[in-house]
Amino acid sequence: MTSEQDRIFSKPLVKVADFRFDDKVASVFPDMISRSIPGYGQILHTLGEIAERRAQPQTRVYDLGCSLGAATTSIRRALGERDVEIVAIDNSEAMVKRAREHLDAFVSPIPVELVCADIRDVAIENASMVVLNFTLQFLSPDDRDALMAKIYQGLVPGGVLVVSEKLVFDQPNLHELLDDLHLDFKRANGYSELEISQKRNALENVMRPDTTERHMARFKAAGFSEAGLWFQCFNFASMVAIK
Ligand code: GEK
Repeated sequence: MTSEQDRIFSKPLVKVADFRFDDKVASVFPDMISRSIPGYGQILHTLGEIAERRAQPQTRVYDLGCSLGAATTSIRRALGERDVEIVAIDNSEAMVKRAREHLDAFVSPIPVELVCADIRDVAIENASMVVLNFTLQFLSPDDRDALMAKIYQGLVPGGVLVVSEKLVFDQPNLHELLDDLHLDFKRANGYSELEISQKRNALENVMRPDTTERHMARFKAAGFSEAGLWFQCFNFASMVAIK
C-alpha cells in the first residue's frame, strides 16, 4: 500500500480533461489530498473524536465518498470495540479496490461494509454518524438537497452529520484572499504553477463548492435543528449538523 507522489498535472497537457477518480488518481491519492487540503490530517483525527462522542451502540456510521477509507480508519481506531458497523461507499472502482487493501490491513473488531455505489442510490438507515468528507462538492447542486434529506431521515435522534468542503465566498475580496492563501499552501507543498492551474481546469466542471451560508440553509431545510462550523482553514471547512 505504498502511495506514490502526485505528479499527474506536472507535464503540460494539450487538453486538460475533466478530473476523474480513476486508477492514476487512486494510486497517488493520500499524497494528493494531504498536499492539497489544509487541515486534512486534523479533520481526519477529529472525525474519530466526534465518533467517540456520538457513535451510538448498535447503530451504523456511514462514510460517504470514502476514497481509500481514511475517515473510516480514523473512526475505527477511535471507537475501539464499540458495537457499531461502518458502511463505506464510493462509486470509483479504483478507489474501492485500494480501500479494501487499506481496510484489511487495519485490525479492528468493527466490521466495515465497503460498497462500490453511487451515494445517491444507497439507503441510509439507523445511522448515528454520517461523514461526507470532501464529497458533497462533487455532486450536482440539484442532488445535494435530496441527499441531505435522505441523511436526516436515516439518522437516529442525537445523530451527527459531518460535512467537510472547499468553500466559496460571496464577498469578492475575502474570496480572493482565502483562495490565494490556499494557492500558497499548495506551492509550499511543492506543486508548480503548471500543476496548480491544470488541476484547477480539470476540476472546474466537476467540483462546485458552495458558500457557508448555502450549507447552513441546506442543513436547516433538511430538518437539522443545530449546525455550525467546527473547523476552517482558508477556503476549506468542516461543519457538523446534529439531529
Ligand atoms: C477522505 N472522504 O479521504 N457516489 C459515491 N462516491 C462519490 C460520488 C458519488 N456520487 N461522487 C464522488 N464520489 C475521502 C476523500 S474525495 C475528495 C473524498 C477529493 C467520491 C469520489 O470517487 C472520491 O473518491 C470522493 O468522492 C471524493 O476522507 O478528492 O477532493
